[in-house]
Amino acid sequence: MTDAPDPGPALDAFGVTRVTGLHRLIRGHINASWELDGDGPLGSRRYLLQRLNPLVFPDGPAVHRNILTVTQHLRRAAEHEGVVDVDRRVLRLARLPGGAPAWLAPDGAWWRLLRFIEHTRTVTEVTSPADAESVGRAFGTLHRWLAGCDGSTVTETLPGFHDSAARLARLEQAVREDRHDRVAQVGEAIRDARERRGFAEVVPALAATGALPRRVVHNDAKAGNVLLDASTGAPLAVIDLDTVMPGTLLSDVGDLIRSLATRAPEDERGLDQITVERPLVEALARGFLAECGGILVAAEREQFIFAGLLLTWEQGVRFLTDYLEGDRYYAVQRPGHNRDRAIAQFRLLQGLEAERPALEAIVHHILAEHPR
Ligand code: GN1
Ligand code: MG
Repeated sequence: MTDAPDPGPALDAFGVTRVTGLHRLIRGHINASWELDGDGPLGSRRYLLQRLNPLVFPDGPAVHRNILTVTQHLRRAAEHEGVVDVDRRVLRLARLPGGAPAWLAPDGAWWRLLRFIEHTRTVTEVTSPADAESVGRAFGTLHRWLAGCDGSTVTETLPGFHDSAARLARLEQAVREDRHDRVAQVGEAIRDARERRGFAEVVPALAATGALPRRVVHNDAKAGNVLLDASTGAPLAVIDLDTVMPGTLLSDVGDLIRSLATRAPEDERGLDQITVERPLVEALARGFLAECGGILVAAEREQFIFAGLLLTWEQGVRFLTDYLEGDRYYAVQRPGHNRDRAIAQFRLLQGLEAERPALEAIVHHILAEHPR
């Protein structure tokens, strides 16, 4: 990512006037974001301005077409259910004077402007079962609303995004090449990744028999991608829709478990802090399934907890690969950051493996309350 992209030209393109505040937000590993106060095209006073990272998302127009299609679908679904505060529950993209939802800067990066949703907080590290339940509810509602979304209207903007076999193959290549002389420092993490190579076969096998439906899913369903009401903690909107694509529900379930099963952050260095807490997973499953339990088919029910193991492993593989490739994909705040992230993921994975039978029993009970 360019270090300090200038938001000025994008503001002009979107017709933003009377800017009274503009500050860069430190969030996300990939895109650059600003909170903006000014007069803009949606008649609102506050916006979120974002520059999509072109190295990660080569097809900016398709990304924004997807976001537009999906937010319009979500809005209709919410209205159909009689939701009153739709503007707090679904993101809204501003349009350029010609109607396009994103602006192409001369350097090849796409910029978009979103209405800011006021009085919210996000949960990057969960601190209570109540928050875990709210995050689960937000994603459960998203999936209930997305269930009727025609997958053919949404482009697969990042093919193979959750192809974990391909992710592992890329790790193996990075290990072979060892361009940055880092393999020696992560021997144990590489072993952790390799020992579970069988994980990569589960989802493709279920998809091949048709047991696992292809749905429109979020693909980055971590806790931090949900807005909760700042006062009540009630679930509002799911944000960061860049990776909305056809895929499997298990990817989202897995990322929810990955990000909510422990209070420790994704890059925790104190490995003893990374403990799996059953009440957090239980709360997340309760919230999620209360909203969309009825849509889950047998394979999605059976693999619910395994999805958490799979996505945690895949994320560990991805961080580890980026570490070996020289930190080209994920922004890092310190040397060894991707290494620490990878090691933390594998520690969390061990916790999930140890807790798997107990967690499966918990989810089994909750699922019984939500027959298809
Ligand atoms: C990336 O940038 P951010 O935080 O939205 C990544 C996800 C990872 C996540 C790990 C497009 O998301 O897949 O799960 O980091 N997004 C992309 O925190 O690769
Ligand atoms: Mg994301």
